[in-house]
Amino acid sequence: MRATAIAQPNIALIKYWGKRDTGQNLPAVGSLSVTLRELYTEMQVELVDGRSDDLLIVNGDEDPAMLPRIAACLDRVLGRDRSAATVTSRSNFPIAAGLASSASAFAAVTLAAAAAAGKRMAVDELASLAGRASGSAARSLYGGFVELENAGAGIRVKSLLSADAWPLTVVVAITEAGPKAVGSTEAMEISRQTSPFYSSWIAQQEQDLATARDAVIGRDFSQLASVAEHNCLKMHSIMWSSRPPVVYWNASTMRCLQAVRTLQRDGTAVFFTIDAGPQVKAICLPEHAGKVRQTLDEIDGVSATMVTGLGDAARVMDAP
Ligand code: 2P0
Repeated sequence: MRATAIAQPNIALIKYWGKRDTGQNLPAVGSLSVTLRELYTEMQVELVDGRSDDLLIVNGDEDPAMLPRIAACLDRVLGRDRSAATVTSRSNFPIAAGLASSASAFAAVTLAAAAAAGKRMAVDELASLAGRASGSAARSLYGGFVELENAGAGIRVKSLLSADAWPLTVVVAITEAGPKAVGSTEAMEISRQTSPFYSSWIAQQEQDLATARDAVIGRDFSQLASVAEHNCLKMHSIMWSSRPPVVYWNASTMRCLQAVRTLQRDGTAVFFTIDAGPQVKAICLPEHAGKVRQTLDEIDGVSATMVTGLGDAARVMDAP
């Protein structure tokens, strides 16, 4: 009763920020993302009879803090009368630092748990279950360009375009590798309750999604760049205008942004996005990736850069 699944994180170009139902963890807005190829989380779930407690090991160390969320996810996939589980996780990138580690972790653990128990589930069902654990995780069940529609009573996730159909490159600039001060679940609630701009954010999201969807389908880089940067800055404006303010940026985040602006002025096809952390993701055409990386590498405060193409859906690696 053991299975391993692998999932890649995804980066939202049209962001999810805010919930319409905290109990069910339903997002207040739809979102659009790209799944990354080179970053991954591998999760092994082993169901053990005759033991009462779950165990979570992350990159070789026990992680009691994250265990309740993982256990609740296993309950949703397998039922509350399930066997105890040993969950072993391994990632090749910093976790809880605004690199969507919860997306890949919960996508992989949902898939591995179902496989370990021999449960056959459709991908949309798995995506809904992963989304209950972490909203962005629903998107990592799919590859390429992915849209999460905030539909009816739940969510609906679909792939808009495969990774090969428009092979963009993402350069990630790490400006601070430690875990973030405020988790996004808590920060979203602060924003919903206190930002005076929150209702405009919700009201405008459908328009941004439609513009981005058209840009993806038409492979229109400049249209996607413009709406993605706008949507990202709008999300951070909601955070900044919350009480207490939620500011994930540092000085180097800003320097990266300015460098991307300079590259754009010089004719490089690149745009930025920033999530719930200080890292900057620069999305570009593959032929510009070398120049974009070199530029970000030279910025004061950038400790590392990672370059990745777009990747495929989460998948089971081995199952009983
Ligand atoms: C996103 N983020 O769309 C947005 C942009 C961060 C900024 O989804 O509370 O870990 O677990 O559902 O998915 C990060 O939040 O939040 C996130 P929960 P999640 O990628």
